[in-house]
Amino acid sequence: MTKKLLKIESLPNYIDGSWTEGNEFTSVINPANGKKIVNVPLSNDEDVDVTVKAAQAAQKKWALVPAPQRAEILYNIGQLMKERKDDIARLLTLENGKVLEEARGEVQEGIDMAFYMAGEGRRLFGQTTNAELPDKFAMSVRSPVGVVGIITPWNFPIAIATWKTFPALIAGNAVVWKPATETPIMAYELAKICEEAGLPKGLLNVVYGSGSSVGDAMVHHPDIHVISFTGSNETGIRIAEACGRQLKKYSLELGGKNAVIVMEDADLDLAVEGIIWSAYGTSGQRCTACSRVIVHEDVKEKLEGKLLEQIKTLKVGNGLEDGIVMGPIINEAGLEKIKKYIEIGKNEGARLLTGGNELSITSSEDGYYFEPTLFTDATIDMRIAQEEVFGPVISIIPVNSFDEAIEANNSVSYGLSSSIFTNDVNRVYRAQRDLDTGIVYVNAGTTGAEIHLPFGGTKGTGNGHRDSGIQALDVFTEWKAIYVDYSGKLQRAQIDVE
Ligand code: UN1
Repeated sequence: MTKKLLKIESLPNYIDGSWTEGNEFTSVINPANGKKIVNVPLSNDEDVDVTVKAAQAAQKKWALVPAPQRAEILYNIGQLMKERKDDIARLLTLENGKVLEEARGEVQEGIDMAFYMAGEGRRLFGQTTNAELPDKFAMSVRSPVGVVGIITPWNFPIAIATWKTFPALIAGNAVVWKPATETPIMAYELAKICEEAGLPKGLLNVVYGSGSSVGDAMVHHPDIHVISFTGSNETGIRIAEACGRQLKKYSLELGGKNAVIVMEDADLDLAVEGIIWSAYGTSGQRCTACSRVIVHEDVKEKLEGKLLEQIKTLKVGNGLEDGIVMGPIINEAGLEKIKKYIEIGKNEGARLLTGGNELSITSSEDGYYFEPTLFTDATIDMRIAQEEVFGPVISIIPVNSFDEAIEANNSVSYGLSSSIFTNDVNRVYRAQRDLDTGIVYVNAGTTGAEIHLPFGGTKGTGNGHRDSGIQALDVFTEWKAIYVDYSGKLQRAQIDVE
């Protein structure tokens, strides 16, 4: 059934409204069974250059289209995504591995973003204010930046793309998009929808290829005015350095080392559900995944017992099959990284309670699977408690007080998401104030961000920008201050005020 959903052998780039065949290709692999799904082009800097020129021309016209009219196209896009939600979700599971239910949730995130940003077409508010001189008017408006470059990861290949593309488009920009080569089908599906929805050519362009060729060419292109990137810290820092030298605006959404805090008064069953869902959903390959559990000593053993009981029941396998709750790891390199961290954890003295091994699934022999894994007795200085594993691995860190829990949470170099389970209202308010992350949950796991709130984090998680929410518009617009003097004479600011 899924095979029929994708009827081509090789994905084309989508440049200036044309489906452009590639010259060189790499294979896209289904992580659930190791089988090839389709070819994806490996484009080069010339492809990027051609695309940017087309995008520039298209953007000039688009910027003059009233935003409520731009919005009509976004509404169409949202509607088409809604109609095709199931098909898109199946293709997402095929290329990414996450279970179908989660894939549907991810597509929904994109639909929500389309309608939310379409609504912005009738807002995009600026500010009017008072001028300091008589017969003078002052206001500030958002204006588009021009051509924006977006570089998206494989773990949320459609949701994250919409967080960046839709605010960019509604604000009057053109987009050059390089999706991850592991998950290019979502870009193909979204580009088809944009074309059908009536988006003028050249406004959304998809250029497939590696980070070192296409990504690099985008980052260095003088006519791409913003780079919005979600991915690894290593690449993010390289992008920041290159953009910094060009005084180019950049927005980075990088790693996380997110914790669930479980206090002694918590509803432990609820905490267990929250931990399992946010640690093992998408096989732990979320920036927001719970990879640390900071637990009060008084309930540590009880919590461990309950977690172990639940973990035993988790069915791992091909995400398209019924009853599977955890799918595969994206690829061999992802598996190797997880295995490396299991060894690091053991050598550091963390105690492995369950898991820790690659899994073979009889129905999907050549897939990349890993057991849901639980370490305990980790300490905050261990690498397993500090570094991002990007897999289904939890480390339990025991503490003796609320203050110690907050300190443990904040001890990492990242600051994306955190969570606390407690029924003490004073602790709730203290925690939301003192947890040093961009997202805080109370009595819920570390995942589940909604698109109309800002998504992003503090410290090593990024450079202070936010994806999604109204705040995403700040990445894709410049503020312009406008003064209209209708006095008919020269009025000097700061001087003629007395
Ligand atoms: C990511 O992991 O990069 O809150 C995105 C969540 C999802 C988005 C995750 N809504 O986990």
